Amino acid sequence: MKDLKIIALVCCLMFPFLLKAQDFYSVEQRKSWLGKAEMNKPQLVEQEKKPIGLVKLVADQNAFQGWKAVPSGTVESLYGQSFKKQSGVVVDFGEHLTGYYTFTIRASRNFPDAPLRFKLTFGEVPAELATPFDPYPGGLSRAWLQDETVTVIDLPATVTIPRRVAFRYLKMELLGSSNGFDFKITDMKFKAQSSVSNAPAALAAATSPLIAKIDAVGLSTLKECMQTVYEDGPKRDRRLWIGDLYLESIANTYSFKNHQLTKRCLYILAGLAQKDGFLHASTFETPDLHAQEGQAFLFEYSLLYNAALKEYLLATGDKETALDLWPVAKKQLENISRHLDAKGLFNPGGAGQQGWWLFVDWRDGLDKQASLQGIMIFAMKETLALARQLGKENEVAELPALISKMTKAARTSLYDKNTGLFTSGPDKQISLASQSWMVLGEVANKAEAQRAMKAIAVHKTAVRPGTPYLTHYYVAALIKSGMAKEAKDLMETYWGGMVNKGADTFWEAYDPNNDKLSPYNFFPINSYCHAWSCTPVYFIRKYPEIFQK
Ligand code: RAM
Repeated sequence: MKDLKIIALVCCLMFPFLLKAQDFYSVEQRKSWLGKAEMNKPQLVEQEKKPIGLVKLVADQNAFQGWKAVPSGTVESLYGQSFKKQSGVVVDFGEHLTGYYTFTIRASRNFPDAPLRFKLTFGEVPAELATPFDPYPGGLSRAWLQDETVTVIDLPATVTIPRRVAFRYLKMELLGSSNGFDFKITDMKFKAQSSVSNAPAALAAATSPLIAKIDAVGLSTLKECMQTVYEDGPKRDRRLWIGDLYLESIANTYSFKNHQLTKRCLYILAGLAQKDGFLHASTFETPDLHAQEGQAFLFEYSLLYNAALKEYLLATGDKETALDLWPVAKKQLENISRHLDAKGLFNPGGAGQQGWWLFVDWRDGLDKQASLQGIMIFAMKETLALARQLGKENEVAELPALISKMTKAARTSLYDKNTGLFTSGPDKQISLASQSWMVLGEVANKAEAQRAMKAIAVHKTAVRPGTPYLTHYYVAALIKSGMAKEAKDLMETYWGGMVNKGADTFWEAYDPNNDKLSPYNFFPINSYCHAWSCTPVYFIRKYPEIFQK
């Protein structure tokens, strides 16, 4: 009995230490980081918006996803008549907005003798409102789709939909009413919100109209995603992802310059890191800050955190924050050698066995070995640059040797001297992803990079990007290869393609040859205002000599 008591006492005394030993970062450390995240939480700027008119959805083979919105009347005409005859009307707010919708309903004949029921569907693009949602075939929650049912008991009533929505078009349908009375709808308004309050610098006068339009759509996309964190998409998934944060923050550096938001996001991710010190790929803010536990470890996103931190330091000179977060960046590197063979080549199978998620792009069948090899080298170089700025080079002294070993391995095993292209995986797959990341990791020298980028552009069977996310790295690789004209052409055809198809904000997934491409098996569930697609803003403003003349 006495022995048991002693064991229990020792356990109690040891418990806090055991807990501490399990967590790579101390409780105080996490608290301090999350405290700084909260201190840097931006005030949302609210604006009241009104609809600009009514539209009709018209099937048109040449329109994006087969549907276009054609002006069909004024908002006053909607307000002026009984709503009973107008069920299914589509209201156009004229721009992509994120926030809260309010409308008023008044009786126009007799007193109400029964409730009214409406279905409101908010859509970012026209086809979203013209495509039946059910039976729902999608891979993500059906509830992301923005159709809301509202029952109104007493009139007059002013109703605000509690759910935050992201949209341009709103379809209003009447699901239930009584013959005993009539009613009209009036005063539709929207409380739009974003943490952006300032306008970025104007582009050079010589900028072409198409590039200026791409820039404007990119700015809208970024503004809509900049809420109290950098969200990936205000419609879906409405959370902070590292990969999206990296691209949004560099676009922000060259436009809105709201560095405080970047700082907040870097701190949130650090404060919510896994116990083993590696980063969760995504986090939520409500009901309180927490990570998306249980999601597979997204290896390359953990590495891209380092690039985001380096860019933050470059943009702000805020060494205090960068030093505070340096241990996080240093820790992320530890995964790099886990699945390398003796030569220094990445074995994706090994990572898969451990349950890691290798992303690179939403494109079925993409082999990710070469891309990951490139991303790892890129991330090590970014971290080394960060270390130099912080006087911490001695803490990552092993990096230069590892970089050369992995570069050599990639050159020996992944480079085909005959074709000038990089291959990936056992089947030697050729993809744009592999070329881009081999160039960005500087595995290819400039001449080889140009050769690879030229060859891939005309390659018939190469696996091509399915998202603006990967296309961003493709543009970056072209610029790095000294192929400015090709970079500009690509921006004009890819993002310009979305603009020409009517984009108000840039889409999460886009394949010029397949408008209905969806990573989730149902295109209406795609996000049509997606953070990672905003990066023309970054390119156009960082390289005025390429894009602004
Ligand atoms: C998508 C998200 C996000 C991205 C991840 C990997 O589902 O919308 O943008 O970072 O995938």
